[in-house]
Amino acid sequence: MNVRKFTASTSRGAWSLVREALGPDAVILSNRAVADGVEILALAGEDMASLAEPFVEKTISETTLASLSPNYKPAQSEPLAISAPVPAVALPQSALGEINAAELHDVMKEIRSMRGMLEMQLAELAWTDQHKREPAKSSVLREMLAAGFSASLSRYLIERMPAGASKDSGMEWIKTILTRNLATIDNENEILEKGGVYALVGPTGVGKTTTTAKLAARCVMRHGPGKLALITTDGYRIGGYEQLRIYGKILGVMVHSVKDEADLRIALDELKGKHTVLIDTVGVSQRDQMVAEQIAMLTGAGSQVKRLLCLNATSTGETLNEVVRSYMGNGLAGCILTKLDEAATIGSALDVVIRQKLNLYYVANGQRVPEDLHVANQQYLVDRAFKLKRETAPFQFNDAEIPLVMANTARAMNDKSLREVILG
Ligand SMILES: Nc1nc2c(ncn2[C@@H]2O[C@H](COP(=O)(O)OP(=O)(O)OP(=O)(O)O)[C@@H](O)[C@H]2O)c(=O)[nH]1
Ligand SMILES: [Mg+2]
Repeated sequence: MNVRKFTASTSRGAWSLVREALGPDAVILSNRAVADGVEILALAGEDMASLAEPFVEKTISETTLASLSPNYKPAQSEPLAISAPVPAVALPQSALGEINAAELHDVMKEIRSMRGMLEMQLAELAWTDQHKREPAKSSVLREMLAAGFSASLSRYLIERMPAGASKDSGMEWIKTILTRNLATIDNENEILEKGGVYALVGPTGVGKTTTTAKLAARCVMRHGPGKLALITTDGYRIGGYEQLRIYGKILGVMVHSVKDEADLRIALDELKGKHTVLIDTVGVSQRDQMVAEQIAMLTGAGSQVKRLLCLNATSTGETLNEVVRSYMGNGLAGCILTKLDEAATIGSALDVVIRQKLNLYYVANGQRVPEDLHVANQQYLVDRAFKLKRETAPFQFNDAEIPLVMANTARAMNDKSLREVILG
Protein backbone atom coordinates (compact mmCIF):
# COMPACT_ATOMS: atom_id res chain seq x y z
CA MET A 1 0.00 0.00 0.00
CA ASN A 2 1.52 3.29 -1.08
CA VAL A 3 0.26 6.17 1.04
CA ARG A 4 1.36 9.50 -0.40
CA LYS A 5 1.51 12.93 1.15
CA PHE A 6 0.46 16.14 -0.66
CA THR A 7 0.92 19.61 0.73
CA ALA A 8 -0.38 22.89 -0.66
CA SER A 9 -1.33 26.27 0.71
CA THR A 10 -5.07 25.57 0.34
CA SER A 11 -7.29 22.48 0.55
CA ARG A 12 -8.22 23.02 -3.04
CA GLY A 13 -4.58 23.10 -4.12
CA ALA A 14 -3.76 19.93 -2.19
CA TRP A 15 -6.82 18.19 -3.59
CA SER A 16 -5.76 19.09 -7.15
CA LEU A 17 -2.30 17.62 -6.51
CA VAL A 18 -3.93 14.40 -5.30
CA ARG A 19 -6.08 14.17 -8.43
CA GLU A 20 -3.16 14.88 -10.72
CA ALA A 21 -0.97 12.24 -9.13
CA LEU A 22 -3.47 9.52 -8.24
CA GLY A 23 -6.44 10.16 -10.50
CA PRO A 24 -10.11 10.74 -9.69
CA ASP A 25 -10.47 7.47 -7.72
CA ALA A 26 -7.91 8.51 -5.13
CA VAL A 27 -8.91 7.81 -1.54
CA ILE A 28 -8.25 10.56 1.01
CA LEU A 29 -6.85 9.12 4.22
CA SER A 30 -6.45 12.34 6.16
CA ASN A 31 -6.67 16.06 5.66
CA ARG A 32 -5.19 18.43 8.20
CA ALA A 33 -3.90 21.97 8.55
CA VAL A 34 -0.10 22.20 8.80
CA ALA A 35 2.26 25.14 9.23
CA ASP A 36 2.49 25.94 5.53
CA GLY A 37 -1.05 25.06 4.47
CA VAL A 38 -2.96 21.83 4.16
CA GLU A 39 -1.60 18.31 4.09
CA ILE A 40 -3.53 15.42 2.55
CA LEU A 41 -2.58 11.77 2.85
CA ALA A 42 -4.02 9.78 -0.03
CA LEU A 43 -4.01 6.39 -1.63
CA ALA A 44 -4.53 5.43 -5.28
CA GLY A 45 -7.93 3.86 -5.97
CA GLU A 46 -6.37 0.58 -7.16
CA ASP A 47 -4.25 0.34 -3.98
CA MET A 48 -7.44 0.61 -1.99
CA ALA A 49 -9.05 -2.09 -4.11
CA SER A 50 -6.18 -4.50 -3.53
CA LEU A 51 -6.32 -3.77 0.17
CA ALA A 52 -10.00 -4.54 0.17
CA GLU A 53 -9.49 -8.29 -0.23
CA PRO A 54 -9.58 -10.22 1.88
CA PHE A 55 -9.22 -7.85 4.80
CA VAL A 56 -11.38 -4.81 4.21
CA GLU A 57 -14.14 -6.37 2.22
CA LYS A 58 -15.21 -8.43 5.18
CA THR A 59 -14.54 -5.72 7.70
CA ILE A 60 -16.09 -2.69 6.10
CA SER A 61 -19.47 -4.03 5.15
CA GLU A 62 -22.75 -2.17 5.36
CA THR A 63 -23.43 -3.73 8.77
CA THR A 64 -20.06 -2.56 10.03
CA LEU A 65 -20.73 0.94 8.78
CA ALA A 66 -24.04 0.86 10.59
CA SER A 67 -22.38 -0.32 13.79
CA LEU A 68 -19.69 2.36 13.51
CA SER A 69 -22.18 5.15 13.49
CA PRO A 70 -25.65 4.80 14.89
CA ASN A 71 -26.67 7.50 12.42
CA TYR A 72 -25.35 5.78 9.33
CA LYS A 73 -28.05 4.98 6.82
CA PRO A 74 -27.10 4.51 3.23
CA ALA A 75 -28.08 7.68 1.36
CA GLN A 76 -30.72 8.98 3.73
CA SER A 77 -31.68 10.89 6.88
CA GLU A 78 -29.58 12.63 9.54
CA PRO A 79 -26.12 11.23 9.07
CA LEU A 80 -24.55 14.49 10.31
CA ALA A 81 -23.23 13.49 13.70
CA ILE A 82 -20.44 11.10 12.84
CA SER A 83 -19.04 11.15 16.32
CA ALA A 84 -19.01 7.47 17.26
CA PRO A 85 -15.41 6.27 17.37
CA VAL A 86 -14.50 3.55 14.90
CA PRO A 87 -13.62 0.44 16.91
CA ALA A 88 -10.13 -0.98 16.48
CA VAL A 89 -10.03 -3.86 14.02
CA ALA A 90 -8.88 -7.13 15.64
CA LEU A 91 -6.21 -9.10 13.77
CA PRO A 92 -6.60 -12.88 13.55
CA GLN A 93 -4.59 -14.66 16.31
CA SER A 94 -2.61 -16.77 13.82
CA ALA A 95 -1.32 -13.63 12.08
CA LEU A 96 -0.29 -12.08 15.37
CA GLY A 97 1.90 -15.02 16.23
CA GLU A 98 4.00 -14.58 13.10
CA ILE A 99 4.68 -10.85 13.06
CA ASN A 100 7.32 -9.03 15.05
CA ALA A 101 6.97 -5.72 16.91
CA ALA A 102 8.09 -3.55 13.97
CA GLU A 103 5.63 -5.21 11.63
CA LEU A 104 2.90 -4.92 14.23
CA HIS A 105 3.66 -1.22 14.50
CA ASP A 106 3.34 -0.86 10.73
CA VAL A 107 0.10 -2.81 10.68
CA MET A 108 -1.31 -0.71 13.51
CA LYS A 109 -0.29 2.43 11.67
CA GLU A 110 -2.13 1.31 8.59
CA ILE A 111 -5.17 0.32 10.61
CA ARG A 112 -5.17 3.74 12.23
CA SER A 113 -4.97 5.41 8.85
CA MET A 114 -7.84 3.23 7.64
CA ARG A 115 -9.82 4.21 10.69
CA GLY A 116 -9.16 7.90 9.99
CA MET A 117 -10.10 7.33 6.38
CA LEU A 118 -13.35 5.64 7.39
CA GLU A 119 -14.30 8.45 9.73
CA MET A 120 -13.45 11.03 7.12
CA GLN A 121 -15.30 9.24 4.36
CA LEU A 122 -18.38 8.66 6.49
CA ALA A 123 -18.41 12.33 7.36
CA GLU A 124 -17.88 13.22 3.72
CA LEU A 125 -20.76 10.98 2.74
CA ALA A 126 -22.90 12.60 5.37
CA TRP A 127 -22.15 16.10 4.12
CA THR A 128 -22.59 15.14 0.48
CA ASP A 129 -25.95 13.72 1.40
CA GLN A 130 -26.76 16.79 3.47
CA HIS A 131 -26.06 18.95 0.43
CA LYS A 132 -28.55 16.97 -1.64
CA ARG A 133 -31.22 16.88 1.06
CA GLU A 134 -31.00 20.49 2.22
CA PRO A 135 -29.42 22.69 -0.43
CA ALA A 136 -30.49 25.84 1.46
CA LYS A 137 -28.38 24.80 4.46
CA SER A 138 -25.47 24.12 2.15
CA SER A 139 -25.76 27.57 0.61
CA VAL A 140 -25.80 29.22 4.03
CA LEU A 141 -22.83 27.11 5.06
CA ARG A 142 -20.91 28.26 2.01
CA GLU A 143 -21.70 31.88 2.78
CA MET A 144 -20.39 31.45 6.33
CA LEU A 145 -17.15 29.84 5.19
CA ALA A 146 -16.66 32.47 2.49
CA ALA A 147 -17.18 35.23 5.08
CA GLY A 148 -14.30 33.75 7.08
CA PHE A 149 -16.18 32.04 9.92
CA SER A 150 -14.55 28.85 11.19
CA ALA A 151 -15.78 25.52 9.83
CA SER A 152 -16.64 24.39 13.36
CA LEU A 153 -18.79 27.41 14.28
CA SER A 154 -20.43 27.25 10.84
CA ARG A 155 -21.19 23.56 11.27
CA TYR A 156 -22.47 24.09 14.83
CA LEU A 157 -24.96 26.73 13.66
CA ILE A 158 -25.98 25.00 10.43
CA GLU A 159 -26.81 21.83 12.36
CA ARG A 160 -29.08 23.89 14.59
CA MET A 161 -30.66 26.01 11.87
CA PRO A 162 -34.47 25.53 11.72
CA ALA A 163 -35.28 22.65 9.38
CA GLY A 164 -36.87 23.54 6.07
CA ALA A 165 -35.67 27.16 6.13
CA SER A 166 -35.02 28.84 2.77
CA LYS A 167 -31.57 30.29 2.07
CA ASP A 168 -32.82 33.80 2.87
CA SER A 169 -34.54 32.91 6.10
CA GLY A 170 -31.56 30.72 7.04
CA MET A 171 -29.19 33.63 6.48
CA GLU A 172 -31.41 35.87 8.61
CA TRP A 173 -31.40 33.26 11.39
CA ILE A 174 -27.60 32.95 11.27
CA LYS A 175 -27.17 36.73 11.33
CA THR A 176 -29.52 37.04 14.31
CA ILE A 177 -27.60 34.40 16.26
CA LEU A 178 -24.22 35.93 15.42
CA THR A 179 -25.47 39.42 16.35
CA ARG A 180 -26.83 38.12 19.63
CA ASN A 181 -23.54 36.51 20.52
CA LEU A 182 -21.34 39.47 19.66
CA ALA A 183 -20.83 41.37 22.92
CA THR A 184 -20.26 45.10 22.50
CA ILE A 185 -20.42 48.16 24.75
CA ASP A 186 -23.84 49.86 24.61
CA ASN A 187 -22.33 53.26 23.96
CA GLU A 188 -19.00 54.91 24.57
CA ASN A 189 -20.01 56.34 27.93
CA GLU A 190 -18.61 53.03 29.15
CA ILE A 191 -15.18 54.48 28.62
CA LEU A 192 -15.63 58.24 28.07
CA GLU A 193 -17.99 58.96 30.99
CA LYS A 194 -16.85 56.33 33.46
CA GLY A 195 -13.18 57.04 32.82
CA GLY A 196 -10.47 54.97 34.52
CA VAL A 197 -7.10 53.63 33.51
CA TYR A 198 -7.00 51.80 30.17
CA ALA A 199 -3.98 50.11 28.61
CA LEU A 200 -4.00 49.27 24.91
CA VAL A 201 -2.13 46.04 24.41
CA GLY A 202 -1.49 43.72 21.47
CA PRO A 203 1.05 42.39 18.99
CA THR A 204 3.37 44.65 17.00
CA GLY A 205 1.95 47.14 14.55
CA VAL A 206 -1.74 46.42 15.17
CA GLY A 207 -2.51 50.09 15.73
CA LYS A 208 -2.17 50.57 19.50
CA THR A 209 -0.54 54.01 19.36
CA THR A 210 -2.87 55.28 16.63
CA THR A 211 -5.92 53.97 18.51
CA THR A 212 -4.65 55.52 21.77
CA ALA A 213 -4.44 58.86 19.95
CA LYS A 214 -7.94 58.41 18.51
CA LEU A 215 -9.34 57.64 21.97
CA ALA A 216 -7.39 60.51 23.52
CA ALA A 217 -8.92 62.91 20.99
CA ARG A 218 -12.41 61.69 21.90
CA CYS A 219 -11.71 62.16 25.61
CA VAL A 220 -10.38 65.68 24.99
CA MET A 221 -13.40 66.56 22.85
CA ARG A 222 -15.72 65.52 25.66
CA HIS A 223 -13.89 66.67 28.81
CA GLY A 224 -11.05 68.95 27.69
CA PRO A 225 -7.32 68.18 27.91
CA GLY A 226 -7.01 68.65 31.69
CA LYS A 227 -8.92 65.47 32.56
CA LEU A 228 -6.73 63.16 30.51
CA ALA A 229 -3.20 61.80 30.87
CA LEU A 230 -1.23 59.66 28.46
CA ILE A 231 1.44 57.15 29.41
CA THR A 232 3.65 55.12 27.10
CA THR A 233 5.65 52.04 27.99
CA ASP A 234 7.31 52.36 24.57
CA GLY A 235 10.12 54.58 25.81
CA TYR A 236 13.17 52.66 24.66
CA ARG A 237 12.41 52.19 20.96
CA ILE A 238 13.65 54.93 18.68
CA GLY A 239 10.62 57.11 17.96
CA GLY A 240 8.36 55.08 20.26
CA TYR A 241 7.83 57.87 22.80
CA GLU A 242 7.98 60.54 20.09
CA GLN A 243 5.00 59.10 18.18
CA LEU A 244 2.60 59.50 21.09
CA ARG A 245 4.23 62.75 22.28
CA ILE A 246 3.35 64.40 18.97
CA TYR A 247 -0.29 63.41 19.31
CA GLY A 248 -0.17 64.58 22.96
CA LYS A 249 1.21 67.94 21.87
CA ILE A 250 -1.57 68.43 19.31
CA LEU A 251 -4.18 67.63 21.95
CA GLY A 252 -2.48 69.61 24.73
CA VAL A 253 -2.02 66.50 26.88
CA MET A 254 1.16 65.57 28.73
CA VAL A 255 2.72 62.21 27.81
CA HIS A 256 4.61 60.28 30.48
CA SER A 257 7.12 57.59 29.61
CA VAL A 258 7.60 54.65 31.98
CA LYS A 259 10.17 51.85 31.88
CA ASP A 260 8.94 49.34 34.43
CA GLU A 261 6.31 48.47 37.00
CA ALA A 262 7.80 50.75 39.68
CA ASP A 263 7.79 53.69 37.23
CA LEU A 264 4.23 52.94 36.19
CA ARG A 265 3.13 52.75 39.80
CA ILE A 266 4.63 56.19 40.53
CA ALA A 267 3.12 57.69 37.37
CA LEU A 268 -0.35 56.30 38.13
CA ASP A 269 -0.10 57.58 41.69
CA GLU A 270 0.75 61.07 40.41
CA LEU A 271 -2.11 60.92 37.92
CA LYS A 272 -4.71 59.74 40.44
CA GLY A 273 -6.73 62.91 39.97
CA LYS A 274 -7.21 62.39 36.24
CA HIS A 275 -10.57 61.26 34.96
CA THR A 276 -9.01 59.03 32.29
CA VAL A 277 -5.50 57.67 31.84
CA LEU A 278 -4.63 55.92 28.57
CA ILE A 279 -1.53 53.73 28.47
CA ASP A 280 0.03 52.95 25.08
CA THR A 281 2.13 49.80 25.41
CA VAL A 282 5.00 48.51 23.36
CA GLY A 283 3.93 45.85 20.85
CA VAL A 284 4.83 42.28 21.81
CA SER A 285 4.35 39.23 19.60
CA GLN A 286 1.83 36.82 21.10
CA ARG A 287 4.53 34.16 20.96
CA ASP A 288 6.95 36.14 23.10
CA GLN A 289 7.20 35.45 26.83
CA MET A 290 7.35 39.23 27.29
CA VAL A 291 3.54 39.18 27.03
CA ALA A 292 3.32 37.59 30.48
CA GLU A 293 5.79 40.15 31.85
CA GLN A 294 3.74 42.98 30.37
CA ILE A 295 0.53 41.61 31.90
CA ALA A 296 2.30 41.32 35.27
CA MET A 297 3.55 44.90 34.98
CA LEU A 298 0.10 46.29 34.21
CA THR A 299 -1.77 44.25 36.80
CA GLY A 300 0.85 44.81 39.47
CA ALA A 301 0.92 48.59 39.09
CA GLY A 302 -1.62 49.33 41.80
CA SER A 303 -4.53 51.19 40.23
CA GLN A 304 -7.08 49.12 38.42
CA VAL A 305 -5.60 49.01 34.91
CA LYS A 306 -8.14 47.70 32.39
CA ARG A 307 -6.54 46.05 29.39
CA LEU A 308 -8.01 46.51 25.91
CA LEU A 309 -6.61 44.12 23.33
CA CYS A 310 -6.13 45.46 19.81
CA LEU A 311 -6.91 42.75 17.26
CA ASN A 312 -5.90 43.22 13.66
CA ALA A 313 -8.94 42.24 11.56
CA THR A 314 -6.67 41.18 8.68
CA SER A 315 -5.07 38.36 10.71
CA THR A 316 -6.26 34.78 10.30
CA GLY A 317 -8.62 33.23 12.84
CA GLU A 318 -5.86 30.92 14.11
CA THR A 319 -3.54 33.86 14.71
CA LEU A 320 -6.22 35.89 16.47
CA ASN A 321 -7.08 32.92 18.68
CA GLU A 322 -3.46 32.62 19.65
CA VAL A 323 -3.25 36.36 20.35
CA VAL A 324 -6.30 36.27 22.62
CA ARG A 325 -5.08 33.22 24.52
CA SER A 326 -1.69 34.77 25.04
CA TYR A 327 -3.01 38.18 26.14
CA MET A 328 -5.97 36.95 28.20
CA GLY A 329 -4.05 36.84 31.52
CA ASN A 330 -6.49 37.26 34.39
CA GLY A 331 -9.10 38.73 32.06
CA LEU A 332 -9.31 41.45 29.45
CA ALA A 333 -11.72 44.37 29.80
CA GLY A 334 -12.38 44.05 26.10
CA CYS A 335 -10.98 44.42 22.62
CA ILE A 336 -10.74 46.80 19.70
CA LEU A 337 -10.78 45.51 16.11
CA THR A 338 -8.32 47.49 14.01
CA LYS A 339 -7.65 47.72 10.28
CA LEU A 340 -11.17 46.75 9.34
CA ASP A 341 -10.66 48.76 6.17
CA GLU A 342 -7.85 46.45 5.08
CA ALA A 343 -9.60 43.14 5.79
CA ALA A 344 -10.96 41.18 2.79
CA THR A 345 -13.15 39.19 5.19
CA ILE A 346 -13.97 39.84 8.85
CA GLY A 347 -15.78 36.61 9.75
CA SER A 348 -12.71 35.10 11.37
CA ALA A 349 -12.23 38.15 13.62
CA LEU A 350 -15.93 38.12 14.64
CA ASP A 351 -15.70 34.34 15.18
CA VAL A 352 -12.82 34.82 17.63
CA VAL A 353 -14.57 37.68 19.47
CA ILE A 354 -17.72 35.55 19.81
CA ARG A 355 -15.98 32.36 20.90
CA GLN A 356 -13.62 34.06 23.31
CA LYS A 357 -16.53 36.11 24.70
CA LEU A 358 -14.65 39.37 24.39
CA ASN A 359 -16.40 42.68 24.89
CA LEU A 360 -15.88 44.58 21.66
CA TYR A 361 -15.45 48.30 22.40
CA TYR A 362 -14.48 49.93 19.13
CA VAL A 363 -13.60 49.19 15.54
CA ALA A 364 -10.90 51.15 13.69
CA ASN A 365 -11.19 51.47 9.94
CA GLY A 366 -8.37 53.72 8.83
CA GLN A 367 -5.31 55.75 9.74
CA ARG A 368 -6.99 59.08 10.29
CA VAL A 369 -6.88 60.39 13.85
CA PRO A 370 -9.46 60.77 15.32
CA GLU A 371 -12.06 60.07 12.59
CA ASP A 372 -11.44 56.39 11.91
CA LEU A 373 -12.66 54.96 15.21
CA HIS A 374 -16.25 53.85 15.79
CA VAL A 375 -18.22 52.28 18.61
CA ALA A 376 -18.80 48.65 17.62
CA ASN A 377 -22.25 47.94 16.25
CA GLN A 378 -23.14 44.24 16.20
CA GLN A 379 -25.66 44.31 13.40
CA TYR A 380 -23.49 46.44 11.15
CA LEU A 381 -20.49 44.16 11.67
CA VAL A 382 -22.40 40.94 11.00
CA ASP A 383 -24.03 42.43 7.88
CA ARG A 384 -20.67 43.65 6.69
CA ALA A 385 -19.11 40.24 7.26
CA PHE A 386 -21.47 38.78 4.67
CA LYS A 387 -21.45 41.75 2.32
CA LEU A 388 -17.71 42.10 1.81
CA LYS A 389 -16.95 41.38 -1.80
CA ARG A 390 -14.91 38.24 -2.14
CA GLU A 391 -12.95 37.93 -5.31
CA THR A 392 -10.31 35.55 -4.06
CA ALA A 393 -11.61 32.47 -5.86
CA PRO A 394 -8.65 30.25 -4.87
CA PHE A 395 -9.64 30.61 -1.23
CA GLN A 396 -13.31 29.73 -1.71
CA PHE A 397 -14.68 26.21 -1.53
CA ASN A 398 -16.93 24.72 -4.19
CA ASP A 399 -19.77 22.25 -3.56
CA ALA A 400 -17.54 19.20 -4.06
CA GLU A 401 -14.98 20.45 -1.56
CA ILE A 402 -17.29 21.43 1.27
CA PRO A 403 -17.87 17.84 2.48
CA LEU A 404 -14.09 17.49 2.68
CA VAL A 405 -13.78 20.65 4.78
CA MET A 406 -16.62 19.70 7.07
CA ALA A 407 -15.34 16.14 7.49
CA ASN A 408 -12.36 17.63 9.24
CA THR A 409 -14.26 19.44 11.99
CA ALA A 410 -14.94 16.40 14.19
CA ARG A 411 -12.42 17.29 16.90
CA ALA A 412 -13.10 21.02 16.82
CA MET A 413 -16.77 20.28 17.56
CA ASN A 414 -15.85 19.38 21.15
CA ASP A 415 -14.71 22.94 21.79
CA LYS A 416 -16.42 24.28 24.92
CA SER A 417 -16.76 27.73 23.39
CA LEU A 418 -19.20 26.34 20.81
CA ARG A 419 -21.54 24.89 23.40
CA GLU A 420 -21.73 28.32 24.99
CA VAL A 421 -23.06 29.98 21.85
CA ILE A 422 -26.54 31.28 22.68
CA LEU A 423 -29.09 30.06 20.16
CA GLY A 424 -32.45 31.22 21.43
N1 LIG B 1 -5.50 50.95 7.37
C1 LIG B 1 -5.40 51.13 8.68
N2 LIG B 1 -4.20 51.40 9.19
C2 LIG B 1 -4.09 51.57 10.53
C3 LIG B 1 -5.21 51.44 11.38
N3 LIG B 1 -4.78 51.62 12.65
C4 LIG B 1 -3.47 51.87 12.57
N4 LIG B 1 -3.04 51.83 11.30
C5 LIG B 1 -1.68 52.02 10.76
O1 LIG B 1 -0.90 50.92 11.15
C6 LIG B 1 0.45 51.33 11.35
C7 LIG B 1 0.90 50.92 12.74
O2 LIG B 1 0.13 51.65 13.68
P1 LIG B 1 0.65 51.94 15.15
O3 LIG B 1 -0.43 52.69 15.85
O4 LIG B 1 2.02 52.52 15.15
O5 LIG B 1 0.72 50.45 15.67
P2 LIG B 1 1.26 49.94 17.09
O6 LIG B 1 0.40 48.80 17.50
O7 LIG B 1 1.36 51.08 18.02
O8 LIG B 1 2.71 49.42 16.66
P3 LIG B 1 3.92 49.05 17.65
O9 LIG B 1 3.94 50.09 18.72
O10 LIG B 1 5.08 49.09 16.75
O11 LIG B 1 3.63 47.69 18.16
C8 LIG B 1 0.46 52.83 11.12
O12 LIG B 1 0.86 53.07 9.81
C9 LIG B 1 -0.99 53.24 11.32
O13 LIG B 1 -1.33 54.41 10.61
C10 LIG B 1 -6.49 51.13 10.80
O14 LIG B 1 -7.51 50.98 11.46
N5 LIG B 1 -6.52 50.99 9.44
MG1 LIG C 1 3.01 51.83 19.12
